[in-house]
Amino acid sequence: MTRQRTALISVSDKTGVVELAQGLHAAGFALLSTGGTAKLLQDAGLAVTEVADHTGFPEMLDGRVKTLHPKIHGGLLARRDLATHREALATHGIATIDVLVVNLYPFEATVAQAGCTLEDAIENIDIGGPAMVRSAAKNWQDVAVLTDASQYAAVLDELKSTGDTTRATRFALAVSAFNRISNYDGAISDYLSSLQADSTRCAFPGQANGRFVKLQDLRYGENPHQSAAFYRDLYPAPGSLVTARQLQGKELSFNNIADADAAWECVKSFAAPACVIVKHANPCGVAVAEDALQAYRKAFQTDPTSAFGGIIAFNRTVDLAAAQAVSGQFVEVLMAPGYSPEALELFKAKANVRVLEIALPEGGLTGDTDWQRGRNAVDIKRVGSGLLMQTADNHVLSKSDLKVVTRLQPTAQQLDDLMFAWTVAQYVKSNAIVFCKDGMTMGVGAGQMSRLDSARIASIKAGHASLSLAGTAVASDAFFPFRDGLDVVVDAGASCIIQPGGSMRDAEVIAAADERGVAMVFSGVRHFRH
Ligand code: 93A
Repeated sequence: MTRQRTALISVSDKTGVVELAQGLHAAGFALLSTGGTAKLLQDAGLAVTEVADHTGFPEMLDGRVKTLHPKIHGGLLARRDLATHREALATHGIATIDVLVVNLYPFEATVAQAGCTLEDAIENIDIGGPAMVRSAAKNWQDVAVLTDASQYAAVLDELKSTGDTTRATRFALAVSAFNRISNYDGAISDYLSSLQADSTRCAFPGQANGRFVKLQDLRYGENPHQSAAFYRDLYPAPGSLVTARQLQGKELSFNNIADADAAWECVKSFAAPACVIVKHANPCGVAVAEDALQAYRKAFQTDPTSAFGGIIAFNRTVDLAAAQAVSGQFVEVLMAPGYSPEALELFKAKANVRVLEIALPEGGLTGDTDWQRGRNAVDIKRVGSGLLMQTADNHVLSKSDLKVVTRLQPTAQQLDDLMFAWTVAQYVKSNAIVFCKDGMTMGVGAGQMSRLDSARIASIKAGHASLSLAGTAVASDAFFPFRDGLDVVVDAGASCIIQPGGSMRDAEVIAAADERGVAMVFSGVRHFRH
């Protein structure tokens, strides 16, 4: 005879719970439930045993103690594969519980209400629910724990089709369960902390439960009158800035770290040997070449004036030749996956230069892999008393995504330059206009309120660096709303253009490109960066 399986259901938010209980009943589960939930299920005509009847102990202390009983926790925690555990259950007359469905007292919603008192908040701190969730999640090998109504349908489907839950499902449910408990406890901790003096409050409300770890206090923030600290994700993405090892040099400043991140994320997006020089969070020179030295030379050429005091990143080991070249300029921070011993020896004489090493994958960069664009999944920006959160802009364009919209087709060389320009533009603050040729930036227009001005500035800067923009590829991070932007870049010398497209006046802009005899491709993607 097969063992009777049991599901314990105890929910504050009763959404969907009747249907779930019906499904569990149909799958052969006996139902066990706490007061309010039991009543709802009985009213729906289901056979339910109340926890109080099951334990032989009444709910007490205004419900503060309902499920905190060995018959419940023994049933959830006992390992089915251990004879000693099975014997203990038999000795004490405890039945196993196979499925646990719990959602917690609504603490977050309670404290979000205007006029919530400390007493209201305290009464809404669930104790027995999280205890059961933790017991079940710890014993995920044998127990499925559902903590959110959004999980009900998939679990029921699985029970229907296979008769049981899979190991993978139970593990995923356990992970969700611990996440939920962590968030719940974080909300309690944040709320109670908020009632205390400012000094004890967490720098990241909502993150008090440790998803960020403080790496160091910084001397000051963006400006000397601002205080600052550097935090990292509890689980940082491999190859991200926070995994860097500082080999020498002064302590990193707030601005150093922000600029280093911009340089590193950009240089990581190239498979070929690349060098990125950043000033004030914008690349002022980017190049790919056959080796680190050549990449640096080309990147530096874009804007030697701005490169002074820059943050320089390589995606290849820095050898002596590259180190010597870099030493010719004032550099704030140098970043690379590695350095030759001779290169490190040379930097020792420049004790102030901050030299960072960040591991890249074995075998080097192999193209536009997730790894290369492995930014954290969520970007966070502080606004007023709020946070803006979004998934990271880690879109990777491939040539096959491009749509040629002009009569003129770009040549293979132009396509390479367009792809290069597009990748750089992704890391340039909006409005971004980037002229490139032969794997090198020739003029970067960044952060202007008008796209036209960005185009003009890029062209002026090319002039300052004595670079000719004739025959360049140009990338615009967003569409040209009118033909004037296109005219400015073509006047400057561009022979091909990449832009997202999607303007109301695309037809006018395409006609202008045809008229001016340039090739234009649409990427279909926009890369605003603010
Ligand atoms: O007050 S508690 O912390 N003590 C408990 O022993 C307990 N057991 C379950 N709260 C407890 N619960 C919670 O009751 C569950 O987490 C759920 O939110 C709620 C369901 O109660 P009812 O079925 O009576 O509506």
